[in-house]
Amino acid sequence: MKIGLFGGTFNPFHMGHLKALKAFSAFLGDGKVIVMPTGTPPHKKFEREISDEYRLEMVNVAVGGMRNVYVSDYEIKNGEKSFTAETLKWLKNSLSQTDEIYLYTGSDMFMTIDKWRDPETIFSIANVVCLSRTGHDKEKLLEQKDRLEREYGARCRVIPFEPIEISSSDVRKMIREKDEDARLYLPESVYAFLTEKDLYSKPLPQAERPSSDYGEYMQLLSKRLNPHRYQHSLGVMETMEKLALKYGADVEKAKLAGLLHDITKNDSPEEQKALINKYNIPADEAQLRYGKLHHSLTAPYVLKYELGISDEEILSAVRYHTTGRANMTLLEKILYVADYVDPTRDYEDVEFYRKLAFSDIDRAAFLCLVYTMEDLSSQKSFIHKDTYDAYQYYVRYYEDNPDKVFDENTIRI
Ligand code: DGI
Ligand code: FE
Ligand code: FE
Repeated sequence: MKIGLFGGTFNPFHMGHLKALKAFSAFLGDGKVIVMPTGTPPHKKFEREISDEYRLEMVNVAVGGMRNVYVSDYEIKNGEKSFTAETLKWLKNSLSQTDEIYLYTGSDMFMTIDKWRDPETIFSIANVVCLSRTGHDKEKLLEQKDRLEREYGARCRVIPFEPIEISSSDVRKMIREKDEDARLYLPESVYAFLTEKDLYSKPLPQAERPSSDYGEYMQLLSKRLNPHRYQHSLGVMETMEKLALKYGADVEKAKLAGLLHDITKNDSPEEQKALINKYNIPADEAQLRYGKLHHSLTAPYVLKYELGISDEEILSAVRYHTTGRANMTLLEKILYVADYVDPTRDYEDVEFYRKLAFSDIDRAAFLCLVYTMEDLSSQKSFIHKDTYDAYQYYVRYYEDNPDKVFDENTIRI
């Protein structure tokens, strides 16, 4: 028997999901589909708005009457972040030997599937079914299919499909704003359920968001990092929280970026190289040559593909925390500086930089860049282009805005 796995966050379950599910089910013919809502990783709890229990109930309501469609609470019960490879192993063990497993993916997922945790396992257990947009990306999908089959012996099917373009967050927004159109994007049963339970209707002011649970990440870090580096990470998180409040950055993102920025710092050179290969991480010659630059290249990929953190602001802050870059975003800047002034740092003058961090973040970033470049020059080490560009950016910035410099005490060069 063919068994299809149709996973997703389903927050909420909308017409786009329903259409894809019907197409997937039709593809499987007499086979069965298991609809599996994903669990909620700790950093997502604050933005998910509804409980896992309600989400599960909503999915049940949505697909309840469909022939050959079942709902599984496996990943939700599992609690933490579930990896597809692990879920597939579980599924395989709970089915009979002769069942064939098919994994549903959308185009975006299909293009990155070999970057997920343990792709070999995924491909050895499941046939991968990609519902493709009938249009421009067809060729890329077929190339990817060929590549996966060649490199992993994967079995892939690319099926033409016309998706309904809806984003879950747009639907949530419509419900929150009592926009009647939400009705058009939701199955009737789901709309009735959400209305009855009054879900997604509450306003979402920043301050009322409950804070994330960082415990799971701390536990993971305490295993991956040495004790000193772990304390430094906690210190950077604490400093990030304060700097975010001071400069109006997103506090949750800031804390998460701070906590996790050095996640690969204690990986061995071989492990760093393996990550660079595994994720095809773009790296120039200098970045490959200088080991100290590796961890900020690899960390964002570990966050994205191993911890499921997809927020681009967090990822780019982590990516540029070591060198900085020209024209940094606020989050990039505060992480660059927090890394220099967290409570575990104790170089000469640290107090000066600490104070400056809270009075003028640009000046602090600039002086940290100067400090790094001087330090590297004194060791006759190589200064990376990103570091130099960041420095040049500020040189120009202060040339163009002479009025920006002027608390006498902050001038030290
Ligand atoms: O990871 P941390 O120790 O917390 O701090 P970090 O990520 O800023 O790494 C600091 C190290 O990176 C320090 O030893 C200097 C090195 N570094 C920073 N910018 C450059 C650099 N090394 C080279 N070769 N070139 C750079 O531009
Ligand atoms: Fe670092
Ligand atoms: Fe650091």
